[in-house]
This record gives sequence, structure tokens and C-alpha cells, in this order.
Amino acid sequence: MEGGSKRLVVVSNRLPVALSNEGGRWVIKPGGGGLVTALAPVLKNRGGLWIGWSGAKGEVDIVDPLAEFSREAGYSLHPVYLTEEEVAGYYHGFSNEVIWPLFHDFQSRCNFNPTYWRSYLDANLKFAEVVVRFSRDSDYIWVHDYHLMHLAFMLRNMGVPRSCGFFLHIPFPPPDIFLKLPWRAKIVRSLLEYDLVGFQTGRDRSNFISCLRALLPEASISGRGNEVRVTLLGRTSRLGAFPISIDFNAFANMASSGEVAQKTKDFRDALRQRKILLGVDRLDYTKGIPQRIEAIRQMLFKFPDLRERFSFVQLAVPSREEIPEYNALKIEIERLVGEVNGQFAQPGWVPIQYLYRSLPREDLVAYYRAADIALVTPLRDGMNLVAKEYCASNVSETGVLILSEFAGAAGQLQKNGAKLVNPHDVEGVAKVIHKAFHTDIADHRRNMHRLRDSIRKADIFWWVDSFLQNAFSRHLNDFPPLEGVNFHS
Ligand code: ADQ
Repeated sequence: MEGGSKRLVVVSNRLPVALSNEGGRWVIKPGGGGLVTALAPVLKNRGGLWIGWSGAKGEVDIVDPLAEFSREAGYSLHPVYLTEEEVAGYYHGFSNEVIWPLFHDFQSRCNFNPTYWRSYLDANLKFAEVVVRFSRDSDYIWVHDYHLMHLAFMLRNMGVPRSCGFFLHIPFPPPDIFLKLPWRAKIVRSLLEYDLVGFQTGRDRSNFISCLRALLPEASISGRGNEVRVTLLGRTSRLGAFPISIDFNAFANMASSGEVAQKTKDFRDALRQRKILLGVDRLDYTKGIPQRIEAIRQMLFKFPDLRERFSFVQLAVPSREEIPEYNALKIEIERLVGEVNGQFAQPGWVPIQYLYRSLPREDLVAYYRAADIALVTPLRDGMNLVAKEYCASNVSETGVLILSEFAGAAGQLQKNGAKLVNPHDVEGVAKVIHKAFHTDIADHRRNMHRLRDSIRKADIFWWVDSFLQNAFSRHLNDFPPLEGVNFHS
């Protein structure tokens, strides 16, 4: 390790890699996703670290493959080992059966099991121990997401001083929902152990401030915009809003490639050049997939002129399959797709094409490029990257983005041409889709051009830069390269 220079230490529930066991040998492959793309250059060759769970249960021997992967990646990856019970209590339990539903306004789906809470604290302590082991005083620790809200608190309890920032990828709920959480004050207090707490939108931040006022009236709050400061017991934390984004150029370039152009043509030909409506989601109850299918059913009832003129393609990636509710949702979606197709299909036409699998990036981008209308209608979403990926990939600039008003992306994209809908209002969604069919293409072009411009300007690199700038007045390029590597290398 080199001298005392400031390094970035990223901590997230999962390491940015995919782990698989091939014939008794652990194999590590790079994970996808914009966050890794944006952070890798900052970490790479600057002695940076990434700490997280590998996804395996128990003490699997991945030291050698991780060391080899770290050498190639140019930054070190350090695993946190979780036992089967910890995965059940901390990850499936507290994270995904308490915080995930509650923070997305699904309080009735919460399982406030006290053993989950204890497991959450134990796991946060375990992550903190790995941070202590591999980081040093001068490092900046950037913690990601709701799984690790207590990490800075654990570090302080251990008497280990570190500058820490936190980013919440999911929404922060208003007080009438948050106050149902049995451990509400402890969570708010532990978030204030971070020097900077970043939210996706100004609304999430003001929800947090309202909860703070209700639970800790002794906290003093001052400032506005990204300069909000909270002082409690002599410690000051800052609260900011940083809308996350995507690697715009990577999507736009891939969409312009010959390979994707060919795939796009193949998809369109296979669907007989009908208009394509597209939904792309992790299979999750927050994403509003059943309501979207109901909106398609309404559209077919109310606007018979649209029958046989479109195909609605719904791509769903399997997610959290160990949790029974996710399996129930999968069955519900399959039933609805079957029902609507059974009701309206004609020889040579089925209204809904449903694909339940993860697709290679080229195929996903080809679907984005081929789609005339994207239906991004979550019931609640921190940001929603699909909306941005669709626009970046729509290189013809003729597509229409229909977006839920409950997605974090709505505030940013509405003013630039997205059509906002209430996903619960299935008749309203049907009307907006119908209108898009009958709107002049010049309007679509104008809107998509503005949307793409706004996302290009505020891409994932801009997002990392704004957080780090706010965290400690540093830009991405301020992390000294150890081997003279450029930021975008
Ligand atoms: P997610 O809930 O996972 O993220 P989202 O932002 O839409 O939601 O990201 C989903 C990702 O999965 C996209 O990058 C998309 O390309 C990919 N994907 C979806 N379907 C796919 C398929 N069939 N095949 C391959 N890939 C597929 C959480 C929060 C969001 C927040 C992000 C980032 O819930 O609100 O935007 O983190 O902060």
C-alpha cells in the first residue's frame, strides 16, 4: 500500500462481481451496471478498495480468484463472509422484508420480525470490521444503500475515525409511513453518523428531514439545497440530493453499432413491423407490472382501433426468488399475460410477449432501440435507470417515454418531454398510450431529443463527481493516479 494519500473505499452489500462454482472451482466474472463502470476508473490504479458480500453463503475460499480479479481490475476487492443465517436475517429478512417494502410505501408487506433487526446490526458490524481491517484514517468511505445504514455508527462505536458518506438508492418515505418502523429513531440517528447522506431526489431528502423533526426535535437543521446541515449532539452531517444516472455514451454507442442495428431489425421483422411497446424490469412488486398489463387490457377494450397494431414486450429479470412473495408475483403476472392474450389474440397476433430472463446487454439495447414506446410505470422507485437507458439507446429519437410520476426520475425527465402517468390509473395510462399513437412524429422527435440531451449532460460520471465534490470538495480526477492512468481509461 502506498503512503498516506486519500483513497476511496466503496462499501456495498454485494461486490461488483458475479461468483459461480464451476466444477468445484470458484470463478469470478465482472458484474455489469453503471455504478461499477463509473466508480472503477476512480478506484483503478489509485489504490482504491471495494468491500462487499460475494453472494455465497459461508466461508467460501475465494481469496485467490479475488486477488487475481483485483490485479486485473486495478483495485482491491475484499469480501465480507456471511453465514446462511445472516443471509436469511440481514439480507432476505431486514433488508428485503422490512426496509425495501416500507421505503417503497408497501407497509402491509413488511415483516417486522425483531430477530431480523438483530441480524441486521450483526451484519453491519461484520462489514464495519472488514472496513477497519483494510482502510486507514485518511481514506474516504463511501457506503451504498439500505443494507448498510448502520455502518458509520458501528465504526464510531469501535472508536475508528473515518470520513464516511452514504447514498440511498431507494426512496425515503414520508413520516406517516416511516414512523411505523419499530427501530425508526435508531435508523435516523445512525444515518446522522455519516458526514454526508445522499438521496436520489429533493423529495426523499425532505421526507427524511420531516422524519428527523418528528423523531429528534433536538436536532438543529439549517441551510437549503445541497447545503442542508443537521447538527445533533455537537456532530454535523450534510444532506444532499444526487439523482443517479447511466453511462449514456456506452448505451448510445452500443445502440448505434452494426450488431445492435441488425438485432433491432430482426426483432422488428419478427414482430411484423408492428409498433413495439416495451416494459423492462426486475420482477418486483414495486415495478407495477400487473397494473401495466391491466392498462394494456383497458387499451384493447377502449380503443379497438389499436388491436393487431402493436406488440407489448415485457422483459422481466428474475429477482429475490427465495422470498415467497416474489414467486407469487411471478405466478400472478403469468396468469394475467395468459388471460389478456387469451382474450384478444388473433391468428398471427398475440398482444403480449413475455420474457422472464436476464438478457445479454446487446439484446436489451436492441429492444430499447426497437421500441416505439417505453412503459416505465413503477408504483414507487428511487430513480429507475430503465427510463434513462431507453432514451440513451433510442438513437432514432422517435420513441416516447411514458413514465410513472412515482419514479424518482419523474421530476428530472418530465420537464424534458417524458409523459407522466399515475400507474394505478389503468384507464389513464391506456389513454396516454393511445394518444402517443396519434401524436405527430415531429413532437416525439422534439421530446426525445430534449430527453437525451438532459441525460447525456447528467450521466453517471457527473453523478459520481457531484457526490465526491459535495463529500469533500474533490472531483473524480483529484484521486491521484498511481500509474498515470486517465480518469476515463
Ligand atoms: P433497481 O430496482 O434494480 O435499482 P433500475 O434502476 O430500473 O431498478 O435498474 C434495473 C437494471 O436492471 C437496469 O440497469 C436494467 O438494464 C437491468 N435489467 C432489467 N431487466 C433486464 C433484463 N431482462 N435483462 C437484463 N438486464 C435487465 C435500484 C433502485 C432504483 C435505482 C437504482 C440505482 O430501485 O430506483 O434507479 O437502484 O440507484
